[in-house]
Amino acid sequence: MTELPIVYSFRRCPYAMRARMAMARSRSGARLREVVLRDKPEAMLEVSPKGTVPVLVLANGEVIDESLDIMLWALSQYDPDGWLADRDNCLAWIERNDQEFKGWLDKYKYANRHPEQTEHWYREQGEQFIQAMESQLSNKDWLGGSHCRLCDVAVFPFIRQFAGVDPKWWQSAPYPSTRAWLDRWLANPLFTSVMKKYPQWQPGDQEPLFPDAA
Ligand SMILES: N[C@@H](CCC(=O)N[C@@H](CS)C(=O)NCC(=O)O)C(=O)O
Repeated sequence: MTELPIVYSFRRCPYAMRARMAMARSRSGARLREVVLRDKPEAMLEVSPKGTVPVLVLANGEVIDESLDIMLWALSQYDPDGWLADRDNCLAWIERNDQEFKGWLDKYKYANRHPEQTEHWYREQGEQFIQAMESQLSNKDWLGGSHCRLCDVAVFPFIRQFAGVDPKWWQSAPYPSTRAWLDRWLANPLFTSVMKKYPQWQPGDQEPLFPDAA
């Protein structure tokens, strides 16, 4: 039997979510080790001392410890929906999400830890990205254009968090197309499948197969 890769993941981490989405869609079978961030397994830190999830350890020992690289690796094995098309446009969205929006999202989520500005102010900074998304999504179904692409998958877990900070505000915010796009993702069976709960992995535990039907 071929040895499967190991993926260290944390259910609620948006980076881990996007990696799991790509792995699930590409049916890249792996053994999943659910991590608790305050109690990271030694085995994970040995292969990736920077200590972030997700981390994928391939059967040949190669370690991929950036979520975007895991997505690209998984989809390069099998990409049934063409998520890898239009890559440059997609990478620009992802870069803006990761480098700019994510910082404002964190400050908006934890505004009490950043008292230099108000929660409202941090939200407004994040909204600049949402406004760019809204203008794209009011013309096209996806950030990737007429088809769902890598950027749609990679960005959506972060928009989900942004919407979740103040759901009442989000429901009446002037971003109907982005709201509809997010709602489509939330109802997508692929997303619900990658949100399955797993117990924290402990050394010696037999890891569950991921995705389930791999
Ligand atoms: N650039 C990394 C970022 C991953 C990341 O920051 N993950 C967070 C959880 S969402 C983490 O592991 N943080 C380490 C910690 O909180 O100790 C990637 O894309 O994989």
